[in-house]
Amino acid sequence: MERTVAHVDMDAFYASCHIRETPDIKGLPVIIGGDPEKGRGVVTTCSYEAREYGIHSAMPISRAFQLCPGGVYLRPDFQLYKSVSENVMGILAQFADVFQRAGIDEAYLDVTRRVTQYQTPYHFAQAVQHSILTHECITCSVGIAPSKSVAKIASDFRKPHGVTVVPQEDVLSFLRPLPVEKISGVGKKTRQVLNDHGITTIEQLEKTDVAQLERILGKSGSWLWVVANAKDERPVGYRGSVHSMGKEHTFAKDTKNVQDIFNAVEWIAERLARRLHQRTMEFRTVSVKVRLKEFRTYNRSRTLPYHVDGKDVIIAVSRELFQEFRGEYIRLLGIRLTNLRATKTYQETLLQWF
Ligand code: TTP
Ligand code: MG
Repeated sequence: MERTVAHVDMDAFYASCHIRETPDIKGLPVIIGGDPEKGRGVVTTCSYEAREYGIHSAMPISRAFQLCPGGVYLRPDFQLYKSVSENVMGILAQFADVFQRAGIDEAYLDVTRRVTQYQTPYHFAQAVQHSILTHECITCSVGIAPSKSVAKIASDFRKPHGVTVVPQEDVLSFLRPLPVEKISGVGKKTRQVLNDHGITTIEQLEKTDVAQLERILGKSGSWLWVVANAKDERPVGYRGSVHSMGKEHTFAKDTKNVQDIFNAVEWIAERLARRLHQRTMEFRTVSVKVRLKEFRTYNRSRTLPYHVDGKDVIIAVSRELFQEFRGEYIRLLGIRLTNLRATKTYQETLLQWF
């Protein structure tokens, strides 16, 4: 049966949270991230006004400051984001037949039945936007399509405060002209591999033999083919089962330099924390792996008393576990998180109460 899936994503989420707390800064370029005075760190996100200066997520904060010295620079306030996120998710859940939080500022809603109560899917999307804006003073963008992957692309199509509805019969013509990186999960690396094989648009993905895509990208190659051919049937609420996530770093030259080692730990922790965040998951066990100069490999792990998330905990526990190898020449180090579970969504918490 044909489904109707909505993907809702807050606009410039962290920046919007600060703006609603301090309305004086509304309309100004607001940049969240490191301290521009010290010139350290990167831009976490920024308001759409700041984006006009060419500022974007992950840009060094010093570069942002060069582009827009008159901007409003703020440090992140995760407590604030978490509480706004919970409120937003609570509202969104009420608009859904089935609800799935997909990150701090985004969710999928199966609205197959719910949407029929509105004049059109477009009116439904406007009602969602209106509700979030009046209750939480934040704008969001909505994509509506027959599948999760297309709804996600659609929500990004007319940001900020946009609505894009892609009916079943228009899905392929909507997807075809878009660059491959519009598909969720296609980052710089995957895009480069595809581009190297002459594939730049989703239409080219659609028309490439699935076996060939699998040869060049493995499992994710066949997944991209599924998306490009509008065959994504994942139900809302589904999460691929993930039991662990890990990442390793091999040094260009064996090192015992504490700063090099710490930088690598931070780099890995940041990526793992982002992956957790994307999947709305938390962990209990941190394992580290160390390979020394002579290729001897050691594993150490620690299980915490409760589930947690966040880069800082990953760093703190890993540093402790790495202590024992201080002074040794290290060739490779890795961090793995296990004992994973989905972070409870607002709806699940509500259900527990009633
Ligand atoms: P996004 O939804 O990707 O970005 P956004 O909401 O700031 O802007 P957009 O209007 O384009 O949706 O991410 C949500 C929040 O997650 C964002 O406000 C800050 C955080 N985030 C990071 O911490 N690091 C990152 O690299 C990105 C992209 C986002
Ligand atoms: Mg967003």
